[in-house]
Amino acid sequence: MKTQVCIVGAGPSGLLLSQLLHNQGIDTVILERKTRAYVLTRIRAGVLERGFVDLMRLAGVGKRMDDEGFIHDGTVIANGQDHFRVSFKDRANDHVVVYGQTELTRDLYDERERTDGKIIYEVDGVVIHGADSDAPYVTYVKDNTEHRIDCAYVAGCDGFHGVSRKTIPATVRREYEKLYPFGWLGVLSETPPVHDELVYSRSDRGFALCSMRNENLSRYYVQCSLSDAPDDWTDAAFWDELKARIPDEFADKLVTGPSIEKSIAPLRSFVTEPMRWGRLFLCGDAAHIVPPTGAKGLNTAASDIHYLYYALVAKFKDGEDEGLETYSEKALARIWKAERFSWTTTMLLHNFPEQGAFDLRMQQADINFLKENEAAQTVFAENYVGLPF
Ligand code: RFL
Ligand code: PHB
Repeated sequence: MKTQVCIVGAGPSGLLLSQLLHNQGIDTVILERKTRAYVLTRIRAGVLERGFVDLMRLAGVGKRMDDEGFIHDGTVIANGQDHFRVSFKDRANDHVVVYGQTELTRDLYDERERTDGKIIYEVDGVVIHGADSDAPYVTYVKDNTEHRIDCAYVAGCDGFHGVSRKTIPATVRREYEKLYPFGWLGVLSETPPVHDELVYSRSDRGFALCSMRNENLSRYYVQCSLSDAPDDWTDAAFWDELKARIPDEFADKLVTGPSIEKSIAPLRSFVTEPMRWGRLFLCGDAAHIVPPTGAKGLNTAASDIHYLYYALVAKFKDGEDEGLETYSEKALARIWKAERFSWTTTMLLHNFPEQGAFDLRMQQADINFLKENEAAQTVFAENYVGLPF
């Protein structure tokens, strides 16, 4: 088989790139290890920056997001019983859109299907060959048969555990990683959200986040030990812990109910450099991971797709190489800023086992500064709504 761009991974990054290129008449094939149904069971991000929203619209898949997504003009930050609001509208003249990753992935799958996109599911043993040559190709196994796709470029959109990143030789690849000594236990429940905006809460018992998907679907998280398993937490234990970590004003009106999904995600910061090797381009989680505190995971994928999409269009339509040549540099410049924001918000709001009395005072001073200082709120708001591409 032949295509112009072979995309490894049918998560949001791969699907979005494929749809955008299709709309420009550029042919792609996506290889996905799992089934569509499996990808759609993964409950992940919920907050979209303008850059992501704009790309969804450009791809022609923004309708349901525009109809059903919720515009958030600010967020609440709580510290013990105290809490304050940071207005994105006043401080950054912008907003974010609350629309689940599951929903936008479904929209992308539907549109790819409607427009005859080629997605090959349940592939094994993907290998990227000759990425540093003029004639790359990708092999994979499906139904016990090996297949080959010849292409001009490969987009590695296969997430943190994929094969694309590891295709770049260790002598070329530099990796930067920070592991945090805790995870987030997340619960999805068919209950009305406790508040109409997100509540990020620091407490002596650890961090908690109140988020949502819609009027009757809430997403809550509590910081937990890395040794915990989701089944260690009964629903009752989860709700008790959440209530103990948010101000009484919110805890008193929290509506609880059975969890319909419960999972634990470890927190990690990770960046690989470079994001391009010859004709292979890494996008999204394949190249970088952030702790979820700043809601940046999915949004950093969007900036990669933005740079790669325009670079590929310039190459295929006008023969211009500049966008492809500078892809890694441009993508990484923005990634490191999102890494910084995710890292600082994680440090600001979590309990760290090694934290001494001085560190605790610094954390308190940092939160109070954010509460009282307009410039600090502007910095927070500009980063939260997303820095320009
Ligand atoms: P994805 O979504 O991981 O998709 C990669 C796809 O590649 C497939 N794949 C392969 N296919 C073929 N061959 C192989 N060898 C393959 N290896 C993997 C996988 O099956 C999958 O379908 O990466 P993508 O598209 O870059 O999207 C990135 C986002 O999914 C990610 O940044 C966010 O979801 C991160 N994230 C969160 N971000 C937020 O902004 N807010 C959150 O609350 C949030 N929660 C989360 C998260 C990530 C999590 N992970 C990765 C475990 C919670 C979790 C649990
Ligand atoms: C979510 O709704 O899943 C969510 C929202 C904001 C975050 C992290 C996760 O910072």
